[in-house]
Amino acid sequence: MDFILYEVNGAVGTITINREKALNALNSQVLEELDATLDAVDLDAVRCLILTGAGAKSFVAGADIGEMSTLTKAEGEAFGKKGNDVFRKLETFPIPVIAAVNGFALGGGCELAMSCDIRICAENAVFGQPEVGLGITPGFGGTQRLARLVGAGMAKQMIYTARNIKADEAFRIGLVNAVYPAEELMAQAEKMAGGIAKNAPIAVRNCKKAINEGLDVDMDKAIVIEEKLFGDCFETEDQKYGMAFFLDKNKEKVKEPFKNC
Ligand code: DAK
Repeated sequence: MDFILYEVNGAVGTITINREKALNALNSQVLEELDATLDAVDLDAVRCLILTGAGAKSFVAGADIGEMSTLTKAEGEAFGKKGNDVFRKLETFPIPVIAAVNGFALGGGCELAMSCDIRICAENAVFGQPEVGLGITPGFGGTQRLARLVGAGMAKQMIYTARNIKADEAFRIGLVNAVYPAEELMAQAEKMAGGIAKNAPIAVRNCKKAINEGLDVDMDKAIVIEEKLFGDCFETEDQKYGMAFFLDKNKEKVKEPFKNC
């Protein structure tokens, strides 16, 4: 891999987009390597992922404008599909993904962060969808995910004006869950990921599925999705252990890690 680093620490995997000279802009190779990295994640061992960018300046400064500038219509569609497929893979990845946004998250970078389950950012983070200033629409799901996250009115304002927003505003509109000093960002991401990884993994996965799939349908159908995924938990060892541990009145007992089965 030239442009992706992948490290595993306990049950937490960290993917770093490592194309710092181009502010981690997404060219075809980055997208292909990200896709291959996700395919290689050991889901028996890893329970939460963190996605970040290399260096102190940028998460991802967008799709690679140089590469896009010469695309034909057919190549543009192929590039868009490559990106959309990998972003969707991330969004529907079985385990949670936290975006640790360490600087610019523009265009495809903002869209990449929005494909993750949770976004936290550094104080120097900048978010935006500058595409209309380049003569294009957002192409990696920005029109759809931004509107779902911050509401149609705010999404339309950001996309039509192409104005970038800073971390405090991203927090105020609900685009990120928390803002930290840059030097604390990764530790905070690891702490959150570690907390998620301690919980019953199948239950966490089912929660992700229930939230994602439920948001795509009406409430009557959504509740049925939740019921099914709730019911499935009762076939797991982790549910039996988790409830038995609570009911055991022996306060000396130490809770063991969930087994993911
Ligand atoms: N692509 C390629 N290279 C980039 C880049 C990008 N998006 N962003 C930065 N770089 C490169 C710069 O060209 C520069 O390279 P060298 O000149 O050193 O070789 C290096 O990174 C450092 O950048 P700057 O010198 O510009 O650094 P500054 O601190 O001055 O400025 C900046 C930082 C982030 C404000 C600036 O670089 C910037 O404005 N970058 C572009 C941001 C942007 O517009 N991003 C959105 C791209 S559009 C679709 C699929 C996908 C998309 C759309 C449609 N379909 C198939 C429908 C996605 C579109 C986008 O993401």
